[in-house]
Amino acid sequence: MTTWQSACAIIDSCLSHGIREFVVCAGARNAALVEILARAETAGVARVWRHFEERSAGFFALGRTMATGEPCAVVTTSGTAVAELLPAMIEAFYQGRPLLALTADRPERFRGTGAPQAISQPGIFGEHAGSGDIAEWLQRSPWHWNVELEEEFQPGEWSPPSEDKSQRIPLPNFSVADLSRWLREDLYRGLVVMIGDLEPEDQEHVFHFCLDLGVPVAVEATSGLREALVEMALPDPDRMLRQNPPGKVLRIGGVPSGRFWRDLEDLPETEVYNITRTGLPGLARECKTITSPVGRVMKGLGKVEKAGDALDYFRRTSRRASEIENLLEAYPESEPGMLRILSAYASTGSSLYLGNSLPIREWNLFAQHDKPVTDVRANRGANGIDGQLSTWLGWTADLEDAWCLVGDLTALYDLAAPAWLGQIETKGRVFVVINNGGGQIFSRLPRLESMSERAKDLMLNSHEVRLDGWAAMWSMGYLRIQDENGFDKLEPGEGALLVEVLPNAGESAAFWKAWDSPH
Ligand SMILES: Cc1ncc(C[n+]2csc(CCOP(=O)(O)OP(=O)(O)O)c2C)c(N)n1
Repeated sequence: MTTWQSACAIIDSCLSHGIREFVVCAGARNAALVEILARAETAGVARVWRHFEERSAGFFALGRTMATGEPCAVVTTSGTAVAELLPAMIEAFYQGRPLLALTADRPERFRGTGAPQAISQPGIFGEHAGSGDIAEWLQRSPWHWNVELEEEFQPGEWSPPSEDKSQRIPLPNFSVADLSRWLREDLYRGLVVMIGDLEPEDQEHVFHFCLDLGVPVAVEATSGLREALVEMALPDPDRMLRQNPPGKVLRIGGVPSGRFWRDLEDLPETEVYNITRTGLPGLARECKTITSPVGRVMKGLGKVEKAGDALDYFRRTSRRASEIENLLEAYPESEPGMLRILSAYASTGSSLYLGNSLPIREWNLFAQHDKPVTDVRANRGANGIDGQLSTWLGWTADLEDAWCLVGDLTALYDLAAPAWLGQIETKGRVFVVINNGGGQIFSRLPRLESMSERAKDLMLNSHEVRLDGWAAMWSMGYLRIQDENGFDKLEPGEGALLVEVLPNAGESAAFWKAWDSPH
């Protein structure tokens, strides 16, 4: 077979197995694949994106899988280009998303010789990806297809494959009998539902299930139900649950990001039942897990009986909610105060992406509750601050009025992400960066107090960088907001807008001091 014929067979196999989107990071080794993909695009059978940086491309492709629920391939050249995909592949593994790394390689005889751009590519993603021919892929988690190609090729004919080999693999079976019993027994011990990320098609099912069950819920924004379930939600779940741990926790959807989920590791007397698409229990302790798309389980359960609030959480929720309101009013220019104001603007967008942990936590606790924000995503598989903007841009590539909210280090980590802007929808797009001058999540760590000044400096990565130059570099609009009134000028436009919010450090410190004081 010539290189051209091999490359045709590879792309044909992808297309006939239902892969329709390809993110190309070009190099000499994958040039034949790139040529065929360009033709596939012209023929209308593939959508092709490009970027020069594989790390960003991997996350953008991950975002595409979130948007479509279908696989997306990243097509790289050989060498460290492949290694750059590792973070996105790991994230896709923990989220259970069909990300394909299609990596061009030098023929096997070059491995270990030190020949240029020849590294050991097979197995490079370890246990985070299956590998081999695409025909073996179940398309529910990441996959690595490493293809050996000669660099030289003569372009020949190519036409789209007519055969459709894509097959829908049946979803796993499960039984709800045990869960159904569990939801009815020992209710005096207190049952709480914790809701993490939900796929859009599951939201309605979970909403009705919670209304029927009538128990307190700890609901995260990425469920899309944070506002809809406000009447049943604990306003400060980590603290309320830690003070009075329930006997039973039902977790629905992704692994919750809040502190109490981690506390459960050390609360063996609290029983935990998971309903999750990925099958990952999210805890290293004993718990039960049903692996299935969440809505299917809700349907299987049918209408559940009311379980109620045995531990009287609801009695305390309105007082706690008004204490939070009072704090936000007292410190409007603190980071939580600014986030509250911002949330009213962001909720006018069509979707919201939350970056790293502090914005997620602050949004969950302090964002407005009046207007439902149903399309909310975050990368929480294994991710902290890596590839967040790229994932957002992939997820929302076709969407107008898309908003994201990230910290300053998170933005600085993904500086090449705006290179996507020329290929995606920009109307009404708003990047919000909360610039608190470093990784302030660590200033919330109790143990930071006991660390030396130098160690604190090493932890926080403090800086005084401002992002107007970055906005100018990529022709984004720019607005800096330093006080309450600054929000008056926040108006999304035709092109992307970068909004840099600078909270008042003194007010933030005062806010958190009051927040941490006993209630
Ligand atoms: C890839 C990766 N590197 C490092 C970390 C550790 N980490 C977690 S949060 C954080 C700081 C984030 O800072 P910033 O984006 O400014 O947000 P802030 O905490 O100030 O809201 C770091 C370095 C991580 N989670 N993931």
